[in-house]
Amino acid sequence: MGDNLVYKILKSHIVEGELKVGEPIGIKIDQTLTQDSTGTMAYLQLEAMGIDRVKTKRSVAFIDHNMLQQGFENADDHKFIQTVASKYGVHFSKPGNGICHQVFLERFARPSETLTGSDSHTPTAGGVGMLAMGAGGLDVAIAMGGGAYYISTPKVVKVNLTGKLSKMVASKDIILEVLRKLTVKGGVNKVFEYAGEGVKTLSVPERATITNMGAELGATTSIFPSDERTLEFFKAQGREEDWIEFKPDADAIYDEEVVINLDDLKPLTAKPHSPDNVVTVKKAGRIKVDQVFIGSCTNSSYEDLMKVSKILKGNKVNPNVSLVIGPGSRQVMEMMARNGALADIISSGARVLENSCGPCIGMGQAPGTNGISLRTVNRNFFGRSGTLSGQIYIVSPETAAVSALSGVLTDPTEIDVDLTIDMPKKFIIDDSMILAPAPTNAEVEVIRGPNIKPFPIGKELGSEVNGRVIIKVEDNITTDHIMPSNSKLLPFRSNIPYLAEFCFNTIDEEFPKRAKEFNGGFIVAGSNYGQGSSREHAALAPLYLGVKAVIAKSFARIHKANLINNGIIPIDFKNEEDYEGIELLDELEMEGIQNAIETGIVKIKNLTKATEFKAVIELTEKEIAVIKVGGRLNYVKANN
Ligand code: MIC
Ligand code: SF4
Repeated sequence: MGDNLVYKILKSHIVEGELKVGEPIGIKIDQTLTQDSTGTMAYLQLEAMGIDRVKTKRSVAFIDHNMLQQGFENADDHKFIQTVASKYGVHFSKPGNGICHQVFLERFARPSETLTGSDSHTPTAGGVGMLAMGAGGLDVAIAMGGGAYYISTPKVVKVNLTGKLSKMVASKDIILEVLRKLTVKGGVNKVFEYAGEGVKTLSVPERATITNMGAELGATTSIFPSDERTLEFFKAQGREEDWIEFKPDADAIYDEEVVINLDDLKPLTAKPHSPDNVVTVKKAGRIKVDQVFIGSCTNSSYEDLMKVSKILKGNKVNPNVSLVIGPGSRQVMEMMARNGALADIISSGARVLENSCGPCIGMGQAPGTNGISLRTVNRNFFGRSGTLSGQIYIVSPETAAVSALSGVLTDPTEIDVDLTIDMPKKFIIDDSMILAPAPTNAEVEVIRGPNIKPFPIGKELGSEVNGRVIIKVEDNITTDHIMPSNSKLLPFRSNIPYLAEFCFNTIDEEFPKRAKEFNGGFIVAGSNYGQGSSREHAALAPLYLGVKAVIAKSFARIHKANLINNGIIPIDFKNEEDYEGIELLDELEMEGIQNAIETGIVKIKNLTKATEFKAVIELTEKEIAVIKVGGRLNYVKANN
């Protein structure tokens, strides 16, 4: 039996373990990426590990998130990242050069290689056939130091694309359809491999929209083959030598299969507040719109924005709508400035932002009270826009642009515009905003501003774990709930004591106070706890507040790894009814925890209710050792 793309890459990169679904494996990482909001912490951790220079083929540090410089904090952190990157041998993409995933795809991604990035949308690079995975900053730091990246051997799901998209239906609608079918927890420990005759109808940017938003399935990653369309993209990027053909064997086997018939797809939207809350744009109805944002790492490519410019050309944005456009990279912006498309966008009345994440992570452009905002982003989680009452609908660039003109959510198939784009044979190539590192680390002084505070490190596990339940939350809690991010908080990503004051802020303002009063304790949660972003701050802030364990119905992959890395024990309810039996402030006791983490079964006494139940601790041998010493940094130091 032949191999699929995923197994081809895993077989050539495995350094530990056995390729059997569910078994832990360690894989060698070829390239890494960081961005600034997770990067400061990742490089502090890299420094703490005491290595000299990175050992990857290439590592790149991007600045794209913390771009609103309201005070010294972001500028200082950027200087820290620039200098630390130079010292350790990491390339540095300057602020203004673009969103990490867009620039990485344009300039660095390579078929059949591996990538980890301290951002959950790292799978974007799967659009050219790379096995690209989002991870916590510490895991990326370890990969930079030459260490393996550990995952559970994934199931590989073949997504068979048949037919061809109709006019005005976008690749965004394909991934929204996958999310509608499989939900935000449908992809945990799975890799989605796209195949079938529909693949060749999609360009690399269209494929990258799909792999980007595969993150919302909770998937380990998503991948496309590297074919003639990929070669076109590499040629245009002047990187033909980085291209190889990369296809699955003709008799490749898969664990599961999903079929999506592109002919049948209609424009879709994900309604507030979840990317899987998907209906057709028609069904959602002609809702009055206040704001439209076209951008983010999901839909800010040259191709996307050229289509948008064609829709806007000669028209004016509806008087009641604020249309905001954020190009994905300087390459995109410059090409559109030179060919006149940017002028069409400006003349329509759109507000043009710099090349960065921007409104996607609440860095400006928060909607007004109860504001309805259509966005081409990948997540519409509660509170993420910066306005708690904001109603975010995820849509394609086509739907967004057409609706910005009409002022109401509009199915773009109602409009007849020719969206054929003459893709340039050569893009403008100018890597002058990507700075190469210093040749050796001796000549670089790392500059550290006062915003950088020491980060918490876990303690050795004792013989028992006791405490109160300091919060009880429901299913699908995101890291945006646990550690919110917006223009007020993002500047403090290297200041955990400050950030911890806002932990769970959008759903329970009393949480930090309660955690301090009871000296930490337990978080009790429903299923898919910690979905969304890779930010390890969603583990670091609870650690700082004394959280010892999270008991949940199930965990999202990256967040579970972040908890373990920080010495917080992830515990799964064995019987979901036991979740019902626990209340806020109940006192729990776990005796014999040292033994329990080895056997995988823990007996939890609820002293308040005088009840008792068993729960599961699913850890690999390495993770057990990590928890015992109070986290991965302690483990790495002890084992170096
Ligand atoms: C996001 O989209 O949520 C972010 C902001 O890019 C995060 C990273 C972070 O929290 O810094 C992600 O996706 O991992
Ligand atoms: Fe940036 Fe948004 Fe993409 Fe996250 S999802 S990397 S915030 S553009």
